[in-house]
Amino acid sequence: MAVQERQSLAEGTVDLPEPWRSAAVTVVLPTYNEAANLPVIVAGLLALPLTNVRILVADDNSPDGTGGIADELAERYGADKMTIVHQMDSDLSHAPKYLPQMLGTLLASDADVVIGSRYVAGASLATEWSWRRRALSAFANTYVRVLLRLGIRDVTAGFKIWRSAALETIDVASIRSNGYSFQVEMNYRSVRHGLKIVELPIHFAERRDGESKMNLRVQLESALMPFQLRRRAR
Ligand SMILES: Nc1nc2c(ncn2[C@@H]2O[C@H](COP(=O)(O)OP(=O)(O)O)[C@@H](O)[C@H]2O)c(=O)[nH]1
Ligand SMILES: [Mg+2]
Repeated sequence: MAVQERQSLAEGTVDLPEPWRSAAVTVVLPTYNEAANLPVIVAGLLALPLTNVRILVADDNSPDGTGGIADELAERYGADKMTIVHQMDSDLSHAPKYLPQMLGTLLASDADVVIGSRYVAGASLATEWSWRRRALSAFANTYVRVLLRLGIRDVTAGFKIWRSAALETIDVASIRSNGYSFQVEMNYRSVRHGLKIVELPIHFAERRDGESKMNLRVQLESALMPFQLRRRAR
């Protein structure tokens, strides 16, 4: 990676004091066809001023060879343990630089979950987003928020940091949603268990490389999920 790129990855990073700087954090990176993005996001995360970060790549047998690239990266950077306490996408819409800030907020505020949010004051969306994409996202958020009375601005955010105890509280292993709506299901369970959720503004960038995997099937599942969640809760 070019020196310039490495510098731009570290730009805007917040420095945390000890003991927060060395808090144990596992970043879960879900990947499907992110061959070009994965090396960049991994380098960005490991360049952060956080001394105890591990990365868990959850690749879905990507036909573009992302899995092999992940193996090479693991060999280069060293083997990782498997603990789930943090999630973010791997398409570089979510900048690694926000991680220290999210961790600091989690540890300083006693929050159980911190959301890297696109829809709180101070946040912004990629200018590349068409009005269609904006409208879909805004509609989906309002729809879910109203139906489930969540009180969260960005209910579909994929950039979140969780305390491991919070994941145990909501029994994360029993989440039933398959598509993106697992985010909504996890929020719903958190709210019902009275967990403390804090939203931190981020700039949501356009994905760096590759294509979105959002499709009609995924959208339909997300539209029906709130009704299933409400029915199960009764
Ligand atoms: N493991 C796994 N990751 C996926 C799958 N589909 C998407 N992802 C990852 O989830 C993140 C968000 O997907 P993306 O296509 O950017 O969706 P969008 O941002 O909602 O348009 C990216 O890091 C993808 O690589 C999947 O089926 N399995
Ligand atoms: Mg994306």
